[in-house]
Amino acid sequence: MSYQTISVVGLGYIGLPTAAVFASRRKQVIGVDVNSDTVAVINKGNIHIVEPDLDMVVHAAVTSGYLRATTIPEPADAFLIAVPTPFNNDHTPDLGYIESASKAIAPVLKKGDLVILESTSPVGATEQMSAWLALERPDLSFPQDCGEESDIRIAHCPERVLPGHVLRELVQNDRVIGGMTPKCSQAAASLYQTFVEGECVITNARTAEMCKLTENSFRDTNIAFANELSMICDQLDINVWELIRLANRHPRVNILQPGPGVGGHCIAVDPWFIVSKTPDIARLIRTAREVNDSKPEWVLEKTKLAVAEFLQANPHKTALDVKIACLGLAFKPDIDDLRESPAVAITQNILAIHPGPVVAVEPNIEALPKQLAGQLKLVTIDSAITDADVIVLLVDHNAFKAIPSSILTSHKVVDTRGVWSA
Ligand code: SAJ
Repeated sequence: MSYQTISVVGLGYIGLPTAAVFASRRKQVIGVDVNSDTVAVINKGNIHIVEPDLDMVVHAAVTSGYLRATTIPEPADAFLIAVPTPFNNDHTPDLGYIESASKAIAPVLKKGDLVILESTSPVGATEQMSAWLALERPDLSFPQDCGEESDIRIAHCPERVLPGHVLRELVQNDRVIGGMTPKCSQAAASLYQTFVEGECVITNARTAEMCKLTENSFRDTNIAFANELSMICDQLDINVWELIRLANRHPRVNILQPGPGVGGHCIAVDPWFIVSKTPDIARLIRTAREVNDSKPEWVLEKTKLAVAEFLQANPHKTALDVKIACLGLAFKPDIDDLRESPAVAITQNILAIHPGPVVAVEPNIEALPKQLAGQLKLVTIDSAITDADVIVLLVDHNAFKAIPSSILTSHKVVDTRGVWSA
């Protein structure tokens, strides 16, 4: 099987790097996105997201003529769908983007084409995608009806790359490939072998779907364990950072780090896809989500307590005088991504309840996003430390780790990442 023209549908954090890497291997890549601004930016050889080195790879792909973007799907030999799979208010998955992408590509499908779902999806989504395609194209046959003889091959190959290391992990990570039939898996594996240096491991579509959800639920559950420990230790007057360091000296213990909650677009979402399919059985997975989701509220309570303690030590002042500095807004260290960040949510809640001044420090951004800009002031580390009475450390950026705890003697500190408390 040789796929020369590849269409990547959804040019976001996963689709764009994937499209660019295929193009760098001299495949003709047609990127498709519903957002015409995104398409225009990419066609100029620029990028609309932040990811190290991606700008260079996209620029080279576009200028060499191997990558171009469009809003309207065109015929190709293989289609990769990398669109968002958010959840609804009741935590059930929203497959609306997959449905629209399927309907968009259906008219240009032809016999022999391969369609791969890359979006992290609940179990059964690949079969559902194939059913949507079949509805649109009754003239073509699909694996659910014709098995190995089908005109169209369908597979699920979940992305598993870590934001900030996408280009390296895309190439080096092993890839789980779940076809709806063995031939579908083989077809997808041959496509990924174009650039994947890791192993392309073959399974079926449902196992591949569950595998991705399992990886992120495993991490979520382990972070929840650390977060729960941090709240238990606070009550029992034990330093949780020291505790975890000590426990991790056991050869079979490896506890993760507590924080202000779990952010990002994956770990806080994907476990719900398991819970929504098996609500009565997935008790631990649900509880882990609840523990992690409750952590920002706990940090808010700790901040209120710090303000109260400051006022107790300074009885001539009122809450109006107390200056709070929130250190870090990103969803994890040393990145500039503020989306789905518990640090942003906590800062907004502090702003909502605290009558005095609140400032933020985020060394990885130049300006605050619109929804925060009106209410919050972005300041430097030095000015925050000089002016603030209460410091709420929310992200363990390297720039904050460099602040010596010795200069924080007059401040009340809420250290959610153990930067100074450890
Ligand atoms: N976090 C902690 N304590 C820890 C580790 C992480 O509080 O010890 C927090 C982070 O601060 C952050 C959140 O968890 O708020 C998630 O960060 P992360 O670095 O664990 O993961 P993501 O969301 O950047 O990427 C994850 C990865 N999955 C796993 O490591 C199992 C990545 O490989 C996936 O491709 C990605 O989700 C995805 O797209 O699904």
